[in-house]
Amino acid sequence: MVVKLKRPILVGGLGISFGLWVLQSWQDSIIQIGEFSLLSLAAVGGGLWLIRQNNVVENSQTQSIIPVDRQTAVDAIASSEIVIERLAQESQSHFALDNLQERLAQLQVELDRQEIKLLVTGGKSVGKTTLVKELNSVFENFPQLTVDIQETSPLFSQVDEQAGEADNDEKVLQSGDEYDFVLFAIDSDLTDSEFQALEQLKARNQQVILVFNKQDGYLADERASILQSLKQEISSPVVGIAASPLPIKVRKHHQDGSFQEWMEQVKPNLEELNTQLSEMLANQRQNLVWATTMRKALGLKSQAKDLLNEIRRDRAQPSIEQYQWIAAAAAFANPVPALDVIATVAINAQMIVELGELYQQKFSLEQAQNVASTMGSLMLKLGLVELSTKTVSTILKSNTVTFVAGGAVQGISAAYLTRIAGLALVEYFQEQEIVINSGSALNLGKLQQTLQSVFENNQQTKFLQGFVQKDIKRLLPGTETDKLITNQKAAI
Ligand SMILES: Nc1nc2c(ncn2[C@@H]2O[C@H](COP(=O)(O)OP(=O)(O)OP(=O)(O)O)[C@@H](O)[C@H]2O)c(=O)[nH]1
Ligand SMILES: [Mg+2]
Repeated sequence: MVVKLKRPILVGGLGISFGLWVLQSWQDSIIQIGEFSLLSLAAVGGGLWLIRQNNVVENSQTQSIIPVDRQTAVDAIASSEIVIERLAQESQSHFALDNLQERLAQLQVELDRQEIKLLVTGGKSVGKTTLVKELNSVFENFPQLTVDIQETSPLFSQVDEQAGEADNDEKVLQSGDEYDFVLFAIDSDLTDSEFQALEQLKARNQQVILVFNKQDGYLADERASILQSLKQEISSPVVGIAASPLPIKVRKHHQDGSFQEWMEQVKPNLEELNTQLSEMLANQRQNLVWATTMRKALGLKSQAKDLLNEIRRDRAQPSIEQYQWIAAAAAFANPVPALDVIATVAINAQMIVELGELYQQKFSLEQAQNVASTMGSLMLKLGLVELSTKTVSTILKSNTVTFVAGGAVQGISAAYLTRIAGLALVEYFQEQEIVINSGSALNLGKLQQTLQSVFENNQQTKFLQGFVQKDIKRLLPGTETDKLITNQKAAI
């Protein structure tokens, strides 16, 4: 791999490492950095829902869901539009664009949807189908109201052999995003899984009514005490119903002492549910539709963002690899232990500008250098430098074929640390909200967390062994390393 060293910050940083050309190269850096022009976008309000949603997750035990107004839904649509537009700009012929844009257009229509969409969910055999049937006949009496009622596959029972139970439940609960509210049916006291599922729905800002079905199977006081404890545990409305009570035995005594027995059908009892439904539809109908629109917009946005991140990640990969080699070459050529870190830092500054550009994060030269040295000291602080140097030495010692003296340890460590820094940055950028003219104030705590988890997740020994076995030759004299160093000096 031939690496061209024409990057101004890089050269500046390596200058420190080589100790000679410092002042002279800074000037170049400052002038040339102006050539990095970053695209800028138009600003859009929004993001408020995110903060709100996080609050909901945090306080879900105590708070009920937040009613969504029209503006919040409109903002959510706008924020997903930004991401889709970015995707269109960065990958004009992306396969998913048509679909995303079509769904975006539908969201505008969705804002004024008149039909109400209701989802019935719950565990196996709790009475979902029965409830849907009963509700459909209730709504038949209100021809001015169109209500679409659907039932999910049962929760907490693995239907798909391939997918695990949790996976299936996750999908079922996610499907609720498209509905205005959810009737969560149970037929006995709440289990822990049911409680968790309710919490998840609430975290998605989903309006839920907890429906305690099969009331006919309980004695009156038993029923009352379950209902009371449910109301204490759950912040959503709780109602007791009997969607299809069992027939009861009726005995009629005659004067002569004989009696007659027969089974009598009992009418379904949906009274409490009907009251709750009509109250909700009278007061919150529009808010419910807006909340659904918002959930759909956010779903669309996160799908578009995943696709965008995928593209950016693919583009970032070769960059990171390139800097990995540059770092290796620099440290190899100049194997003073403390300096490999400085060289790595220098390289990171350039990598930060390049990756930042890919992720639409504006970084000035100064900011990039700050970030780079912060990452360098974080790496030291977290012990990553020491740890990887040790691992490299051990691997090198046990590898008879490729053991080389000099800067091998520094070279390989620098490559590895550069890689970790690059991957951590990508991960960090991926999580950033996609907005216009994003400020580049880094959240250092978050960056440190990301660095640590990326370090932990990238099995260092495996990577380093591969590096030693396959790639180290590139660092040996007479190979590309020489070219690298020559180029470097020429650039300086
Ligand atoms: N005793 C009693 N039984 C009921 C009540 N509601 C439904 N059932 C019975 O419960 C059983 C399951 O009802 P379904 O409506 O099929 O339940 P489901 O939740 O749709 O079942 P799956 O879709 O298979 O998970 C049936 O035998 C119903 O008759 C009720 O209020 N009381
Ligand atoms: Mg069913």
